Amino acid sequence: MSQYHIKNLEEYFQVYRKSVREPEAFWGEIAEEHFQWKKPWEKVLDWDFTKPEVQWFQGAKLNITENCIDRHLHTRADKTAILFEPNNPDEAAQPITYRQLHERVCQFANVLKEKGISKGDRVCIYLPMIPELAISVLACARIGAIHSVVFAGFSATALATRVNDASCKMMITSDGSYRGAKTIDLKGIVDEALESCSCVENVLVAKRINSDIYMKKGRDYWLQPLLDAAHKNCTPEVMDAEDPLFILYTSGSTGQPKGMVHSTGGYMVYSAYTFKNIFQYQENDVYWCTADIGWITGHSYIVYGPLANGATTVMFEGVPTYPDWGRFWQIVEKHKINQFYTAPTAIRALAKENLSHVEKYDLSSLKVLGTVGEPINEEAWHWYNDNIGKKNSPIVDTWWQTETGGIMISPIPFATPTIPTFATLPLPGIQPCLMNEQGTELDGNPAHGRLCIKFPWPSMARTIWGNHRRYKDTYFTAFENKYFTGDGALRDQTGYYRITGRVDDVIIVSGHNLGTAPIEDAINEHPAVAESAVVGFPHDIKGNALYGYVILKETGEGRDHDNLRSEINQLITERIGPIAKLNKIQFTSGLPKTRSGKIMRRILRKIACDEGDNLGDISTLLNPEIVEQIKKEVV
Ligand code: 7RM
Repeated sequence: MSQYHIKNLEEYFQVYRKSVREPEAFWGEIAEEHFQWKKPWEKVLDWDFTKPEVQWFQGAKLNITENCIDRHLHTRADKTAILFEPNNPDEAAQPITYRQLHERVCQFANVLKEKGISKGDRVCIYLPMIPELAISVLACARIGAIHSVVFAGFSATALATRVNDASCKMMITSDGSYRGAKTIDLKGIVDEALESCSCVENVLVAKRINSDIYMKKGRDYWLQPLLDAAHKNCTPEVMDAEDPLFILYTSGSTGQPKGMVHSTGGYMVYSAYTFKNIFQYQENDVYWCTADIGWITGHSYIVYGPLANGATTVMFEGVPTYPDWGRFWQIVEKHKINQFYTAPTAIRALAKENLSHVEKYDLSSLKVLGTVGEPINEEAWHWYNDNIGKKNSPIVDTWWQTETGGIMISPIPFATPTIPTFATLPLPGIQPCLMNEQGTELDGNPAHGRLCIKFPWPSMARTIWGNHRRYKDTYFTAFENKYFTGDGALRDQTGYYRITGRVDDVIIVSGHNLGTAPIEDAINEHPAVAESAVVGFPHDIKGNALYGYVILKETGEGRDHDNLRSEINQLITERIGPIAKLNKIQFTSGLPKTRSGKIMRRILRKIACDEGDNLGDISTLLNPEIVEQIKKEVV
């Protein structure tokens, strides 16, 4: 991707300006230069945010798997495409070359066809991080079936809701999964879910843990024998650029999850372009993103983006804590990882542990470090920068969403100077703006407001599956003619963006707008604090007051709580001002988190407001058990 491949800040500004002045020429040139199309487009972009309707590369035909696999066979057939690292470090890593990937995807695609799946059908994939997960995703794309990956940590109820919402015809799962020292009975969860899903006709089961499972006659099939018998070639289905590629669910403010629908052509172009620029991937690099393919990060930056660039992408089955807290760094050393992409929640957890887990390993292969998923606090940023990057690898703080399909605001390593907690500048083609509550765009710097995007980009979700109305209401009605992200952001004097968190995380205390993130940053600076979350609760005089949940490091656990409380408030006073002092501080051993590592402030807010008996469904949390404990410890 030579064209528009950015190497310094000046180039960034040149490319950015072109992308805004002539978006169609800009994306048209990238799409033409770097991808294989079976038929060119008639029009690069057609859009109307009032409907909302967006079409990229109208009329073009392609198959994304040809771009991710087949075209590399001339030059990279024996290069590792996917490098599978198992949960158990004693089990051998499994490299899958582009040639092997081609064969396995084709065989899998043929099995899908044989079981009655065709273009447009929805296939639910509920698999652990094993090669079959990436392969089944690509097999769906090969034949034009729409994949709906559900993270294999979700419960039977959550799985059933998603299967029914998209009327999936098929389920792909495994007997079970490994997670550290534990095994999980995935097939049992699927069986329970399918009791309430009449749409699913067949279940394909990969063997992973060799457990003894129930197989329903005429419905369930072991995958391997079917694959072994399948043809090793499968002609790729010709897809329209705007045909849906996948559905991926994201939780909303109401109970029903939103099935975000992503397109084929635009998604391919944008995920590949951003991968190349943000990770500065070079031909023999080994890239590792620790996310699960069950999340958008895994879709765009484990599977599609890297493979479209002919990269080597690592797929890790395990957890950061098994067999010990050194696992990530052991893998970095073992595979000589060059680009490493993870989440702030993982960094904070790792930073809590003894540094010896890091120091044991040679991390000198690292060139670029990435973070995604939530605001990274300053302390975690420095820990990452100092101990992992040795102050030598730029950190890309990448802001984006399931809805955006790809990274939107991020430094470009070696081009954009980084500042802790700033996602910095919009990528080419991305036109962010800040709005005040009255709906006026905030010109000039600095500014703080609601983050919107005023122009379409290729990988934006096109709709919510089965509910275009909700798509419009959620994203396109708050601000006229703009996509509303739901996040707040600050733009500093130089135009750098800092994401301040979900807008619903803004708390107005005595008329002052306070973002939770900077307060949490201040709390986390205290040497005894490991992690914290701040929410608001109603207060007679201030309107709202602040409630802090604080997890202490081991070293802080014996300390006098009242002393700690006043030290924490002292820090907040110094960093932000007395207005941001916490009214209540509760020390706790954990925080409720979503499975992708986001703190569920909604739950903490209810507990702080004394509405803890009315929490709604918390079964999709990573750690639902913590909720009862927090309720008991309320101050
Ligand atoms: C990729 C992903 C989206 C929400 C988003 C933000 C938050 C993500 C950052 C971030 C601050 C970041 N998709 N978020 N990245 N906040 N800095 N670098 O996470 O759909 O699961 O979540 O995550 O609030 O709106 S997601």
